[in-house]
Amino acid sequence: MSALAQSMDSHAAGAEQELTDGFHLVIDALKLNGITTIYGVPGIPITDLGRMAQAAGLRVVSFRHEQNAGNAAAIAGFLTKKPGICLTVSAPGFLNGLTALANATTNCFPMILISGSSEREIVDLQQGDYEEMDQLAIAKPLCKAAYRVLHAADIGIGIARAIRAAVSGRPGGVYLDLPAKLFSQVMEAKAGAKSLVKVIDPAPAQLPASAAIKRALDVLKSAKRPLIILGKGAAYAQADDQIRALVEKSGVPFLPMSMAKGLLPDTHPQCAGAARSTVLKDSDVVMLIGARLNWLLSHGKGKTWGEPGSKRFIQIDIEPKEMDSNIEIVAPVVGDIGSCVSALLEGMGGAWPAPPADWVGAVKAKREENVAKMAPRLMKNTAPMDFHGALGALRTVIKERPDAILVNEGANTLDLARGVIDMYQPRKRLDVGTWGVMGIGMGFAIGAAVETGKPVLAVEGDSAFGFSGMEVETICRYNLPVCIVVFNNDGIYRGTDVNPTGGADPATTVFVKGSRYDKMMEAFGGVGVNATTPDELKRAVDKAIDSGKPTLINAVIDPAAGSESGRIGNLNPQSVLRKK
Ligand code: ADP
Ligand code: TZD
Ligand code: MG
Repeated sequence: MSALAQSMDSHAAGAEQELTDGFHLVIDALKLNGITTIYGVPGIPITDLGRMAQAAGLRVVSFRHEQNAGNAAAIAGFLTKKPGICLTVSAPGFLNGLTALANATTNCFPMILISGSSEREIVDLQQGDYEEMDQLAIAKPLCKAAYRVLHAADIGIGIARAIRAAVSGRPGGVYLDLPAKLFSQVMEAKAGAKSLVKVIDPAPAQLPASAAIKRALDVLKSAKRPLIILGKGAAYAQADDQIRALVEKSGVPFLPMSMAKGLLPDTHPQCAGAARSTVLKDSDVVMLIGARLNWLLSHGKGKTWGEPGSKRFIQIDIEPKEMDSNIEIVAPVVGDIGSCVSALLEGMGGAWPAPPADWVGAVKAKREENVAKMAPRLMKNTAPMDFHGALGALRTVIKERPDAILVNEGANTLDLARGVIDMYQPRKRLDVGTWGVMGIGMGFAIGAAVETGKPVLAVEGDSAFGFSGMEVETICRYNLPVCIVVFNNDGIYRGTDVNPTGGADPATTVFVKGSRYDKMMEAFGGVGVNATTPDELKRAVDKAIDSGKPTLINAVIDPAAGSESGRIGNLNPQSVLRKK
């Protein structure tokens, strides 16, 4: 008898003593804590867990590769503030999911990777079990917390700890190791139910000290050229109204980091997105809200930031260790963003002095100049398309459909889309994040579609798409409203490189020329379109979103249009000895 049939049998009415088992306890514990969806790939020893979860009313979304399931779980965590759940088999499945878990932790997204594992007795003596691996030890350094449950009676506590660890404080990835034997362990149903824990207040508010608020406001008030930087922590916090009120009441220009775009619209009069270099270089006080001074902000120093010593930083973050990580923070405000921003607003009182008019005016002038410079490039309707022409069309799509979710990865395809496509609503832009990782595309698209029910537009470099492309089958299978646009420039950065030896192998950065990615979608019953002009592209995307049908548009981009490493070529070491 299969484990499923067995456990259903033991649940049957009339059994002498009602029993439960590990399978049921895991499912019951997740449901008790409001988990509604599991992303994963089935197999030994968790096949029945997935089946039974589906039977119990959870939505179980089965992927073709665990990394994509993990990425879906991670973005579900970012979008909902509840931990996204990824379920995998042992050793190789676990390792496939681990990249997503590490990436979630790096990005401060709450998720739980639950992996089945082989038996402790055999693993610890290294006797060669099926898919043997000491998974807990391997996961530990790559996530925020890692736990293993050995007894069915501890499942409730194990899941409660995993949930708390994922969402409290700085959110992150948690690993939960469930050895195969645990699932069929039986216990008395009543005792089992009692052992479950409904986590109360899983992410408690963390209030800032009033002295910290006063210090921050004093620094802000003294600024001649203030700037607010909004990061994805601010988007995650879902304190949208307070953040908007703070920005507007202060009158300070704001710069959104990539995934914070739309928290306030990019078209807001205070948005300095189109004057990025100017505000970073010329500001004198910078207030960071849920953004780290990592490589994405040049560590708060160097040429990007103008004269050394010309800045003072205020930083709002839930993680005290983040302060002074790269450069001195003169006004650290530690707490959750909702509480911190509310306290700042309260501290500002009724009236707050506007920042100096010459600064606000200079930012506005720079912004208008840059927007005007860009405008004609976005209207080019040529074949093959260049990046700007194609992105101009997609920019209009999002303007007309501000509630659609934009997923974005690639190099040129990423960097240029980030600048060109204005966002209007919070948490609508999902991308490669802190690591600049390729492969988040289809996982994020599926996670976003499942969690929000909104249309998803995934703008993908042809290389980037390849990392998760097989999930187009998953998109078709679940009939998700996802429209993928592959920016097909025949390769990584460009499609024009040649093998320097003149040999038969292609260059290392190019792909098959003239590929038709649209056919991949057709293979699974979705809609495929080959678009050669921005007009064709726009029409195809509109049709896809209107119909809600899974669609893949192969956007033919000039192979010579891109630049090496997109906008971060400065980080790419190149040999001075290389023969051209
Ligand atoms: P970006 O890449 O957009 O600059 P980062 O990922 O570098 O953003 O920074 C996000 C920051 O937000 C992290 O330091 C994290 O600790 C912080 N954070 C996340 N959630 C919250 C929250 N609810 N309250 C306060 N800080 C938060
Ligand atoms: N592997 C992983 C997991 N992440 C990465 N970031 C890379 C490799 C290196 N890489 C980039 O940083 S961008 C990129 C790779 C392979 C692909 C760029 O090509 P593309 O985009 O086709 O996606 P463009 O539009 O041609 O520049
Ligand atoms: Mg490419």
